[in-house]
Order: sequence, then structure tokens, then C-alpha cells
Amino acid sequence: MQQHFIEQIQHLRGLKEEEKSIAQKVLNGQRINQEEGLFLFEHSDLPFIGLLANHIRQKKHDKRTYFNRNFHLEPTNVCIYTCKFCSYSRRIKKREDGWELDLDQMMDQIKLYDGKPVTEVHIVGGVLPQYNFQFYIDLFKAIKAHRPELHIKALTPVEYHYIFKKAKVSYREGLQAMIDAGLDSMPGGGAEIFDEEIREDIAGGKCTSAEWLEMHEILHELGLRSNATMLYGHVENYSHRLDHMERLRQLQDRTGGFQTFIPLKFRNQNNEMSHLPESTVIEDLKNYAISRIYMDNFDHIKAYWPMIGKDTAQLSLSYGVNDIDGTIDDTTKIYSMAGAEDKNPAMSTSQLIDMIESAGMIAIERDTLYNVIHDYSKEEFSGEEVLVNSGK
Ligand code: V47
Ligand code: SF4
Repeated sequence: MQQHFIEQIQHLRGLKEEEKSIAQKVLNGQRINQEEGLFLFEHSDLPFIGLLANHIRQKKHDKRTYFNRNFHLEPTNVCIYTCKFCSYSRRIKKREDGWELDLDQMMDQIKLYDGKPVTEVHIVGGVLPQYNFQFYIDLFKAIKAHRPELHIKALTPVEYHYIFKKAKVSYREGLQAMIDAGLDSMPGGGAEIFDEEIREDIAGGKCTSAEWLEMHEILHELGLRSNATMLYGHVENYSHRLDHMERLRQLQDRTGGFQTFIPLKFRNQNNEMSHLPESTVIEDLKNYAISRIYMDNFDHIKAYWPMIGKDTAQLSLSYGVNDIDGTIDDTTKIYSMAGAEDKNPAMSTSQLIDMIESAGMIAIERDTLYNVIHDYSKEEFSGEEVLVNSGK
């Protein structure tokens, strides 16, 4: 069977020696190394890489494609940091141009979803002194008191590092307190690119790569799961991407606590790196596919549709991706402010299901931890939508 597969792809086009050996590794379920990953980025074309990535995707998930019903809560877009790629944040000096929600205002947003079939709230925003340790403890407790089953996926090591340092608590103590207050998992943001020189250049001042990884490691040790992202397509090169993936793969070998890897395409509007061109769709698909091949110990690869766009997200399902995030309901501004096509990102559940099914895949609604809520190959969608904010 495997030999047959290689013969087929060799027949389709003359494979290079390196490609044959990479294909053999993939078919044997062996991991590829950074040098081989670099070869794929630099010398292989999309059809070949896509074939390998799709083979892995099918082995792991067959046609199953996951989404969830979620919304975002962004406490503020004012931030003490000045990451060059960030189109979303407003500096403290111009804070009147941004928003800063208090606890009651945040709870009002949570309550908008009362009675709606959402399973997750994704909380992330700028870093500001008043959003301190006690603020988030109170917020998580208030959400759980109001709606205990709503999964709180909140804050990144960037926020936690700042908050814990100010509160003079260790990462372990701080995270444990957040978990006791209601934290259920950690999203993948703030990773950017781990190479220290580039990180310093584009995201100077915030937590280091080592600190980002340490925060996740401790969270995993405390029994929670998290995601990981990689911001690509700006000033980094392919070696930096592989170095980033390698550091994540090594941590995952130790803890197994990551669920999903989410490559994030750099969008170039309204930020300090607007002079850089954006990556092409071919480049985006190659990047998803190589991520799928390289990150062999990650169960899921996610295409975050508000950022990559609905069409590329749908295409990506044939290039290694098996998750397209969720309904969003126009509750995040990070990407619309950075130039993503969709200015008001929201998809109804039926639109998400259609998008997955029209790509020839099976739509599965999951919760944050990938427990299956509905398998739409076995049941009809009930028609109950979650959209509130987008008014659809
Ligand atoms: O860390 C900011 C990125 C991230 C831009 O865990 C940009 O399920 C591209 O991490 N172009 C935050 N990217 C978003 C994030 C996320 C999103 C969806 C799901 C999950 C998850 C996590 O957004 C930041 C940064 O890397 N970002 N500005 C920009 N101009
Ligand atoms: Fe602040 Fe996050 Fe934007 Fe950086 S990416 S400026 S930390 S909001």
C-alpha cells in the first residue's frame, strides 16, 4: 500500500531523492527533521507537500473537520507594549481611541449569550495595569458563578507574565490561582516567532520565548491543555519557522499538553510593518502542510478563518488542516483591524457546516477539549444559531 503510494507520486512527477526519503518517512509515520522541513519549504512544490500533509490528516482524522461555537471577549485594546505587527492595540498615550471594559461591562457581554448554545469564551486583549491579578480572578469567578459550564480559554503568557510579576507570585502559584478561579485552558497567542533576535525586534519587551514555553509547560503540569501559534510571513525566514516548530515539538514531547497548532498569517494593514507584502495563498497552504508534516505530536492543525479568510480556510482542509475554529460572532477585532478580508467576522453554525461539507469533509462540532458535541454526518443541524453580536 505504502509502496504503491510512493510509486503513484513518483509516477505523477519526477521526485527528487530528498523528497523520496521524506515521503518514505511520512509513510512510515516517522518524524522529519529541521533540515528536511527546510528542504520542503525551499525546494518542494505545493502538490507534493500537500499530498503528504493530506495523507497524515487522513490517517489522524479521516474527513473529520472540527469547529466550535464560541465567542471572544476582549477587555481592552490599549496596551503597554508596542509590537510592530499589532494593528489592534492603542498606546496608553492614545487610550481615548481604544476601549477599556470593566468587570460589569464584561459580564454584560457574557450574558448576551445566555441560553445560546456556545461552549467557550476566548478572552484575550491588551496588557494594562488595571487588568491585574485580582481583576482576572474576579472575572473568572464571576463567569463561573453565572454560567459554570462555559469553558474559559483565557489570556496568554504575555498577560500572565506581566500580571504575576506585578503580583509577585510565581508562574505556578499564579496559574494555580487562576485555575481555582475558573480558568479552563490557555489560548495559543503571544508566541509570535521564538527566534530571540526577531522577537526582540517585532515584539520587544514582552515575555521571552523561554518564558512563553515555561508558562505552557507549567500549565500542562497543572493538568490543563493549551494551544500554540506561530506568526509567519513577516521578517522571519523558513529556518526561524522550523526553529519555532521544533521548540514546540520538544515541549509537546515532554508534556503532551498542546491540543492545536495554529499558524497565523501576518496581515499588513494599520501596523508598523505595513511596508511588508503579505504571503501568497500558495505560501499559506505550503505553511499549513509543512506544519502538519512537522508537528507529528500535535493532534490538530487549525486554520483560523477570521485571519486567513474563508476561502483559504476551506482550501486548507486538503492541506493538513482539520480544525477551523468557531462562530466568533464578530467579537474579535484583532484581524479586521489588521486587514483581514472579513471586517465583521461571524459565521452561523449552518455556514460553518456548509463550508466544511462543500469541501467534501465531515463537520464535527467539538468543545474546547475536542469532545464531540455533534457529528453532522450522523445528524441534521437543529437550526439553533448562536449569533448575537453580529445580528445575523
Ligand atoms: O499573538 C496580532 C496575532 C495573536 C496580527 O488558541 C496578528 O485557539 C497576523 O493567538 N497579523 C492572537 N497576526 C490571536 C491568537 C489566537 C487566535 C485564534 C485562536 C487561538 C486559539 C489563538 O494574533 C497574537 C499575534 O500573533 N496577531 N496582530 C497581524 N497583524
Ligand atoms: Fe499588546 Fe498583544 Fe498587540 Fe503586542 S500583540 S501590542 S502585546 S495587544
